[in-house]
Amino acid sequence: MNSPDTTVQQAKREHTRTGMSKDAFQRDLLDNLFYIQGRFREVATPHDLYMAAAYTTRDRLLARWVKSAQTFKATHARTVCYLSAEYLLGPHLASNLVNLGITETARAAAEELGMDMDALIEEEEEPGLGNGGLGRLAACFMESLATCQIPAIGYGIRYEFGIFKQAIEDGWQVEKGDNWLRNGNPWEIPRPKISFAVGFGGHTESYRDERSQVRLRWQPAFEIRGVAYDTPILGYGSQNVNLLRLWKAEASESLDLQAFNTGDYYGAVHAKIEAETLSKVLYPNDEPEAGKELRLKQQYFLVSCSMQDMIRLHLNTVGPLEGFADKFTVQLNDTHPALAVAELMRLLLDRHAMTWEEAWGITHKTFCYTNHTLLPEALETWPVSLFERLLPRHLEIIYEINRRFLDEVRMRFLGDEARVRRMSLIAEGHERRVRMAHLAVVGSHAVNGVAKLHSYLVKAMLFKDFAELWPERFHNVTNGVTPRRFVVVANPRLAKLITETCGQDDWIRDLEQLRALEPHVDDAGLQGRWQEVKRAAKQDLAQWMKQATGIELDPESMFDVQAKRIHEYKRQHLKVLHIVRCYQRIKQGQVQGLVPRTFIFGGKAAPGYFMAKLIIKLINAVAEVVNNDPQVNDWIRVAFMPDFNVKNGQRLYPAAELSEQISLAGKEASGTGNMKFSMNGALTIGTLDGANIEIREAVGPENFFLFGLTAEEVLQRQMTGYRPWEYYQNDPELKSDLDLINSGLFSHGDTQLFRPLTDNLINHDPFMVLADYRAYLECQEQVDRIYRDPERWTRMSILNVARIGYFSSDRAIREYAERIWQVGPQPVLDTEH
Ligand code: T68
Repeated sequence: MNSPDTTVQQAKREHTRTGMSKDAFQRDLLDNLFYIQGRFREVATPHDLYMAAAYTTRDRLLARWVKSAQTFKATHARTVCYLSAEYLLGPHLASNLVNLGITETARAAAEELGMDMDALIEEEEEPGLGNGGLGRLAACFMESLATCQIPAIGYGIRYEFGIFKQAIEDGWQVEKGDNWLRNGNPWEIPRPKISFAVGFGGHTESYRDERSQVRLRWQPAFEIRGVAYDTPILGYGSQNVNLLRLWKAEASESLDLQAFNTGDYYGAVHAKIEAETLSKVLYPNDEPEAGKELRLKQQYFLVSCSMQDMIRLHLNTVGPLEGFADKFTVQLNDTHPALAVAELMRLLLDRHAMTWEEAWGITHKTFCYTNHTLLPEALETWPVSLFERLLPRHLEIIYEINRRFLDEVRMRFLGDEARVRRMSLIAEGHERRVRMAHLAVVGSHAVNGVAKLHSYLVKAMLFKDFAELWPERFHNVTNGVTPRRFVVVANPRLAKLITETCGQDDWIRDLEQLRALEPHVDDAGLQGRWQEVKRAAKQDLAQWMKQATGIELDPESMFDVQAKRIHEYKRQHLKVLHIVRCYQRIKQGQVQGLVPRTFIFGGKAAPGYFMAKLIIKLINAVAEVVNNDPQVNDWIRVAFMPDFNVKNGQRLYPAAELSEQISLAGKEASGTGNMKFSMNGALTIGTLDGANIEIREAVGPENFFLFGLTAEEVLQRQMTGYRPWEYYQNDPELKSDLDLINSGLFSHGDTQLFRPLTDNLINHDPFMVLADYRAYLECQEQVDRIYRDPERWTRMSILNVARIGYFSSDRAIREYAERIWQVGPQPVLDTEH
C-alpha cells in the first residue's frame, strides 16, 4: 500500500503533467525529451523535439480522456459507434493544441527554449488512413462528436501503410509507400488486453444445445487476432474526449503455441506474417474489384473485432444483451462495414443463443447506413463463391435475411418478380454476387445520403424500390467539415481577423455566429485586412511550392485551385481545356479582359486508374509548356501540388481565391472540399451538384459562379442520345483546344500520348465535358470581370465566410444525433479547475 506521503507526491507529479501554464508545459517538454526520447536539448533532433511536444500535449489530454470514460460508464451513456474502414485524420499536434486551448501557451513555452513550434508541427507525419472525402468526413465527425459532447467510439483499421505518397516524376504520378509508423506514433495507446479472435474459412455444423434445440455454429479453418490501439479524440470547448479504436491484425496465440510446440518453427513464423498482412495496407479506391480477397478479409476483420468489443462493453457495463440497441447506435460509413449486420446476427444467434426474431429486432434497431456514391461501378458486391469459402456462416445468415426480406417484398408487391430480383441481396447472373448496399439498407433502420440532391437521387434512383417499401427509412444529412482544423489550424490569420471583427471567438464552436461578419462587409478597414490575410496565405503557398516543386507562383495573380481525388467525373480535364484556351488566346494576343491566373491542382489517382493518371500527366505537360513560355508566363502559370493530403490541404485552402467544383451534375455525392475552400474565403465556380447547390443557396446565388447542365438535363441528354463529336465539330475553339493537345505540343511531339483521353472525350465523354465546355468558359469570363473589381470580390468573399456556418460538421452531427441516433450530449465536468 502507498504511504500517504507518496500519494501526495504522486498527485503533485500528475499535476505537473497536466498543468496548462507555460511553465508547466515547458518543464514537461524537457522532461519528456529526457525520459521518453532519452535526449537533452543540445543533441535533440527536430523529430525528438516533436515527439517531446506530442507527449507533453498527450499528457494534458489524458486526464480529460479518463474523466470522459468514467462519466460515460457512470451514466450508462448511450454511445455512437462509427464504423469506418477509413479515417483520414491529418496531423494531430496542432489540432490537439487548439482543442486544448493552449496553442499560444505551447508556442511561448517552446520559443523560450529556442524551439519553433511551427517547425515541430511540420515534423509530424500524418496518419493517412483514408482515400479522400469519405475518410476525412469520418475524422471531422469524430472531432465534432467530442465537441458536441456526444459519447462515441470510432472503430477502424490500424493500417501499417496508409494512402500512398504521391511523387511526380516526368509529369507522371509515382506511388511511394506510406510507412507512417516508422518513427513511432505518440498519439496511440496499445491495448494488448483488448483483443479478439476473428475466424475465416471452415464450415458450419449443427448441434443440440442444453435445451435440445438444434443450433448452428461455425468452425473456422483458422483464426487471427485483432488488437486494439486507442487514440483520444478531443473536442473543442468541451472536456469530452472520445475514443478512436483501430484494430491491428496479429497471429492468434493458439496458432503460435501449436506451431512452435510441434517444432514447425518456420511454419509458425510464416503464419504470423500471413496474419499480420491483414492490416498492412489501405486499399486505394476506384480499382477493379477482381481478386481482392484481402479487402473482404479486412472488412470482416474490422467488423468482427468491433462488434465483439461492443458486446464485451455491454456485458461489462449494462448486462444482458436485450438492451444492446439502447446502449449503442452503429453508423455504417458506406458499405465497407456492412458485414456488421451479419456479424451481429451471428454473435447474437450462435454465441448468445437468441432466437432469430430477438436477434433481428436488435440488429435492425442498432444499425444506420450512410451512402456516399451513386456511381454504379463504386457499389460493392462480392462473389458468393468467395463468401462461401471465407465466411460460410455469414453467407447462411445473409441467405436467411434475404429469404425473410423477399417474402415481405412479395407480400407487398404481389406477383412483381422483377422487383424481387432487383431488390434481392443476391445478384443472379453468370456469377452470383452479394450486394452489400442491399444488405446495409435491409439491416438498418435509417439510411441517408450526404447532400440534398444526393439523398433525393438515392431515393428516386439508386434505392427506388427500397424507398417505395420503407419511405420512412430514408433521410438526408448534408455533410460538414470542422472549422477547428480547416480555419483555426489551417488559417490562423483569418481566424484572428474573424475573432477581432466579431468581438469574440464563439464562432469556433457555433459557426453560425460567422454571420456577425455580415454587417461589416462594406467596411473598408475589414476589406483591406481581409485582402492582406489572403495575400499572406498566397505568399506562404508560393514559398512552399517553390521549395517543393521549383515552380514560382505569382502572388499577384488569382489563385484558382482544384484539389481533390483525380477522377473523370470530377472533370479535372475540363479545367485543363480552360487553361489550353487561355494559352491560345494569349498566344494570339487576345488578352483583353484576361486576368493573370495561377492554376493549381492537387490530388491522387488510384494506382490502377489509367485515365486519371493520364490526366495528371496532361496537367503537368501543359504546365511545362505554359510555365516556360515567357510570352504567356506573365498571364498564366500552372502548378501541380504533389501529394495532396490533409497537411498540404491546410496550405491550399487559405490561399485559394477561386474554388473549382466542376463535377458533372448528379455525380458528386456531396463534396467537402467545396466547404473548406468557401470557409477560407474562396469563391466557388461550380455546377449544381452535391452540396454545391446548398452552398450556393446559403451564400447567395450572386456570390457563386454557376454554370453547366443540371442533373435533370444530364439524364435527359443521356436518354435522347448524347453525341459529343457534334460539340467537337461545331465549336471551333473546343476543336482547336483538343487538336492542340493531340498536336504533340505538350508532349514533345508525341501525337499519341493523350489520344486515349481526347478520343474518349470526342467519342464517348461519359461525364459530358464537351457539353459543359462553352458554359464553363463563359462563366470563367464572368469570374475575370469580377476579379478586376477587388472591392466587389472581397465583399463576395466575406459574405461566403459569413454565411457558411451551416457547413460545420457540428451541425451535421447534431442532425444525426437528433434525427438518426436519438442521442443527446453527455457533458464531462471539469472537476479539477
Ligand atoms: C466521397 N466518397 C464522395 N469514397 O465522393 C464525396 N470509395 O462526394 C463525399 O463528399 C464524401 O465521400 C463524403 O461523404 C469517397 O470519398 C471513397 O473514398 C471510397 C473509398 C473506398 C471505396 C470507395
